[in-house]
Amino acid sequence: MEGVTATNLGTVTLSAGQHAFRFTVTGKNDASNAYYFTVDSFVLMPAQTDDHTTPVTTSNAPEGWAKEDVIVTLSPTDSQSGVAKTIYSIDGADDVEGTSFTIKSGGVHTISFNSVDNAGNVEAAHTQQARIDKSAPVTGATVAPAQPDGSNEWYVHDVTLISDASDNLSGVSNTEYSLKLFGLHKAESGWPV
Ligand SMILES: [Ca+2]
Repeated sequence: MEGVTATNLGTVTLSAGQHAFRFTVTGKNDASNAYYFTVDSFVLMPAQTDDHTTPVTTSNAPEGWAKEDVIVTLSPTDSQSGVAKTIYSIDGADDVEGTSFTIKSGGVHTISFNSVDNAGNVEAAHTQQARIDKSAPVTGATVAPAQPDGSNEWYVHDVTLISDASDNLSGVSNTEYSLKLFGLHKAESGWPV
């Protein structure tokens, strides 16, 4: 500035944080009675480093079939600027911001999710499936031959028990059965009837 005499204060090394510092400029010109400019303090910020790393988001959704509601928690982390938001979508529906949700309906659901950090880096979307089957399988059984092959409603040859268990979602894992005998049975030559 014209007419200002600068004084070199030299080099001062400061740590990050708030420091007190004062310099004052005073004087006047023809159009004003007086003017002054004062700085009382300033904050020294650490140098910013660029964040080029995308966040990482994980999910606790179970890998296999669940027989009840699935409560999903998403856990985002970011190494530098921090997580700004996490977004998820269920079965292609509109994106929702948040980190926890519940899936209740039976079937195979597709979850997609990702996060954005405070520097604007967008994580590539993850896709995961949540499988829910709340209905029990249905089990029936038939015998072969269907009708007794002897007289008076007695079987005289081996009888085969045929199970026809079915399940409309997760499928049948295994079928158990027990056999009870009441009174005489015709197959005297061996077990089972
Ligand atoms: Ca980052």
